[in-house]
Amino acid sequence: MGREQLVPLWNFFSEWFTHEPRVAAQPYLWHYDGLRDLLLESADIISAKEAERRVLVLENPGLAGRHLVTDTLYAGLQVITPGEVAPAHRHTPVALRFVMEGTGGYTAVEGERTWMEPGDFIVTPSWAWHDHGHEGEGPFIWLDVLDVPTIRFLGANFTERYPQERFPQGPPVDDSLHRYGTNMRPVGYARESLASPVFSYPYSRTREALERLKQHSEWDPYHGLKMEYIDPTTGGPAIPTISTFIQLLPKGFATETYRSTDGGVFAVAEGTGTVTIGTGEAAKQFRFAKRDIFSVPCWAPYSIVADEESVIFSASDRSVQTKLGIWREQR
Ligand code: GTQ
Repeated sequence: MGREQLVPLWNFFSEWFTHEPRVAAQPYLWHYDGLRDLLLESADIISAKEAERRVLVLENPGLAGRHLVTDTLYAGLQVITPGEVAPAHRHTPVALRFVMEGTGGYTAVEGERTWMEPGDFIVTPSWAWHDHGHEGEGPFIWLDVLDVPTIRFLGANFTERYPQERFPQGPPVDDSLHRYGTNMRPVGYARESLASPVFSYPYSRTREALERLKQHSEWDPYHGLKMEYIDPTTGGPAIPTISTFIQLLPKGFATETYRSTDGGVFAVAEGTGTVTIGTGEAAKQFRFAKRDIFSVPCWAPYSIVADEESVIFSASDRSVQTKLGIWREQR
C-alpha cells in the first residue's frame, strides 16, 4: 500500500471521526502586568520599523511552537512608542485590534486614519494597506487578533510591503465611521468587498450602549448582556472570518456554564473576577483583572464570575463555522 501511495482508512478513522471535538489549545490566561513589562522591554531592544510589527505573540501552551492563541486564531500584543511608525503593508489575513492602553496612537487603513482609544475595536480588512503610528506620549498597546491559521490552511496567503513608510493620506479622519456608521449609508452604495466599510468601533459608543441597555435588560444566564459587532451595511459579522463580541456582567453576576464550537480569545476591558474553563480534572480557574487575556478552546465549557462590573471583548471563528453550517452551542 505504501509503495502505491495508499493508506488504510481504518487505521485512523477514529482519530479523524471523533465523537466530540478534540483540539490542541488549552485553557490559559495571560496577566497583563507581567506581559506589559516584557513588551516595554522589547521596545528598548527593537524598533517598530526593524520588527515590522513589534508584537509579543500569545502562544497557547497546547500550541507550543505554532504561535497560536487557539487552534484557529493568532493573537499578540503590539506596542508602539511616541514618534514610531509601523510601516505600511497589506496581507490577505484580516487583523483586528482591541486597544489596551495609551493615547495618541492611530491606525490608517488605505490612508484613512482613526485615532485609537482604550477599548476601541478596529478592523483591518483583508488586503487593505495599513500602517500604525503614535503621536502622543507613553507606550501605546493593543491586542491583535488575526485569522492567519484559516488563511494558511487554505493557502491563499499573500503579503506585500508598501514602498514608503506610510500609505499616502486618504479620506479625512474617521470618514468611513461617519459615512457608514450612523445608521445611514450613501445613496447608491454598492459593496466593494466582504469587509465592513466601518473599521473603527469606538469604545465610547459601545460603552454607552451597554450602560443604557443594562438599565433595562433581561440578563442572558450564560452571557450577561452580550452584543456582536456587525457590518452595518449587511447586519453580518464585522469581519467575514472572525466574530467579535462585547459583553457586560454586572457586579456579582455568575454565568451558567456554557460551551460552543468556536471558543475564542477574551480580553478584559473592565472589571475583575474569576473564569473557569474546561471539564472535570482538566478544569482551570483563573483570576482576571482589567486587560488580562484568556483563551477558551473549542467546545471547552466555561463560566465567569464578575467580582466587579466587568466588560469583556471576545473574538472567535464563529462566523466561519456558521457559514459552513457546523457551529454548535450547549447551554
Ligand atoms: O499590525 O499589521 O500581530 O501584519 C501580526 C501581523 C500585526 C499588523 C500582527 C501583522 C500585524
